Amino acid sequence: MGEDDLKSMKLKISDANYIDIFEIKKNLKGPFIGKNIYYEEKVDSTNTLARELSVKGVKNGSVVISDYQEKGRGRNGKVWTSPCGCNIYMSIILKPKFSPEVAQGMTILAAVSVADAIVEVTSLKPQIKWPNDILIDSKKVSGILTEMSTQNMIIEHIIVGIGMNVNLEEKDIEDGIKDIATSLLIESKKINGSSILINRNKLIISILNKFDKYYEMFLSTGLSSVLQYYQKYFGMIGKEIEINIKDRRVKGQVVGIDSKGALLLKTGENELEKVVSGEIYL
Ligand code: BT5
Repeated sequence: MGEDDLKSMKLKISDANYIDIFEIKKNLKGPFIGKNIYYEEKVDSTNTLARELSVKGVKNGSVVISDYQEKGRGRNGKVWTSPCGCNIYMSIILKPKFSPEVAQGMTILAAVSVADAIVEVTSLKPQIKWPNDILIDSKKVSGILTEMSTQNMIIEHIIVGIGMNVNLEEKDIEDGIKDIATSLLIESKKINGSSILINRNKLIISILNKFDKYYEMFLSTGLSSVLQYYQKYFGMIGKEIEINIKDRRVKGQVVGIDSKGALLLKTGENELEKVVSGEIYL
């Protein structure tokens, strides 16, 4: 990004919808998340910066936020397109004492927190596509990338990265994802004609407060209690799907999510497959 781009980015950010870390911190209510917030105008990836900060010793619950990612990423080396000044790119650093086996649950916590925040701040109706997509009207508005580092089966850190298209305009969506991606602004325009920018600070505050609530619930009673909230947005029960699991493609009917966050798929009369990670084709 050149100097001119940076200037125009600053102009864009300095209008109605800049990210205000002071405002965000002031409104965080929970015991765990956001006591420390690191903001950078531009990063490679908030998950990468979060990992570096974690290795340097930052505290459990610290959060990294940026306005622009040069190398935003999704799962398995995929790209997360991250235009500047209009969306949310954020990573939560966790240093928990629980077993790595249940860490997958953090994606579930993040997904339900994002969906709750959308409901709280807009009039839109989000749906969760297991494991890490939040959709509105079948298009992707947010994605979650959970990365973990362990040593001898002990968690060093979990980084929960959240990307959300907030005030991205239709014309600014990259060609490659035009058919599958949307933003809160685009969807709000569709339902009520409103072009008023959506407040990113409110969304960040809401996501972090919700995540804190669900994290506390998870630590005290496990994932099952959080799954009750998740179900509201999970429109996939009973659906016939195809899913890529590593190099095989499996067909089946979605039966539910188990207590560790795995997808349960009925693949035959008496056959149930537990899917820990995979890419769903509806
Ligand atoms: C994800 O991966 O959906 C996880 C995205 C996580 C992004 C956040 S931003 C903050 C943190 N820092 C990072 O570097 N990453 C995290 P996956 O399920 O693999 O989906 C990737 C696919 O989503 C791509 O292959 C595209 O098809 C699509 N995609 C890419 N950018 C998009 C966008 N901005 N909006 C909607 N869809 C997008």
